[in-house]
Amino acid sequence: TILVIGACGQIGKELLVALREKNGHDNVIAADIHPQESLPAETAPYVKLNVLDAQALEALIVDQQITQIYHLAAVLSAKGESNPTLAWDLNMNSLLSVLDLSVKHKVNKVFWPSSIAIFGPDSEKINCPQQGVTEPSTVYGISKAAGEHWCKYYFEKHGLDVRSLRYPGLISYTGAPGGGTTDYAVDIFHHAVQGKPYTCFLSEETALPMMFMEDAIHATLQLMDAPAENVHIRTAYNLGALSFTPQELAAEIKSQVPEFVVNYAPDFRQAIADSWPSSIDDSAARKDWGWKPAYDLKAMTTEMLENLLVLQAN
Ligand code: VAH
Repeated sequence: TILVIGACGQIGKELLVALREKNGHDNVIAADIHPQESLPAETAPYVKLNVLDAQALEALIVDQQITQIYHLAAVLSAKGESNPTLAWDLNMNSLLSVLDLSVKHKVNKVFWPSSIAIFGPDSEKINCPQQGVTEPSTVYGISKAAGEHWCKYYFEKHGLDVRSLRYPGLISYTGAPGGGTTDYAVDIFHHAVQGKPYTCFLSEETALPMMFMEDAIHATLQLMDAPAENVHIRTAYNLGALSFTPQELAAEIKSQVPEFVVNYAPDFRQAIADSWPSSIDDSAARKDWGWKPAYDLKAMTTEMLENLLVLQAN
């Protein structure tokens, strides 16, 4: 049985659907501290879980004979800066608990998301390499960098097959934006379909690595299905698809929603964005397990607008 921890989150919601399609609905358990109502319909089996409650987590793994864990619960970059202790505690201690219990109860495979947030001001800006300088300047980035090393440690010392991806900013239409610095690129679409002007919290020329959620889910399943001997990176793979500025995204939206208006008022999140690379070299993922993104900026924009309009109509 597969366990998705953080199933109510931006990635969790969509990974849940993809894993259930692939493995059979009842073979994938959704777990989150948030109530089941915040999940799309048809979400049973669901378990309310505080991932920091090790006893509850262990009981779940044993009772449900969990064979794979997707551990997605975390505090993201912007929210983490306003609550560093919570961000470190949740992001780090939950991962250590999952790794420990996975070894103890012989879980076959574990997935844990890292992020391009592990890179910092001294990393290469353009085509940031797999082995680039990782000196993060956010608590979130520090927790993701430390987490990567813990994953590699548990692979080397305990043979745990734990795999990870350095996701770029992820753009999806299934939920409201949640505390990420890249979430302007989600919120802007909600404003566009509601016919409201959008005030962007980053400057118009801030280029960031981005990806449509469908590509991120596809990459996750592709990595997890790869034969273990092909997975040469046991910290986390760089993963790239798009790189665009708020101005470029706004122009693409305007080409489909001509009356849309965007203003720019950078806030504290500008410094976070400035510390990150603008684009990522993901050649290792392409070579080791065949990664190839499917969505360009136009295709993503079309999908986002179409789906949000449908959701708004219902
Ligand atoms: C964030 N969406 O903004 C996340 C992600 C690269 C960005 O890690 O914090």
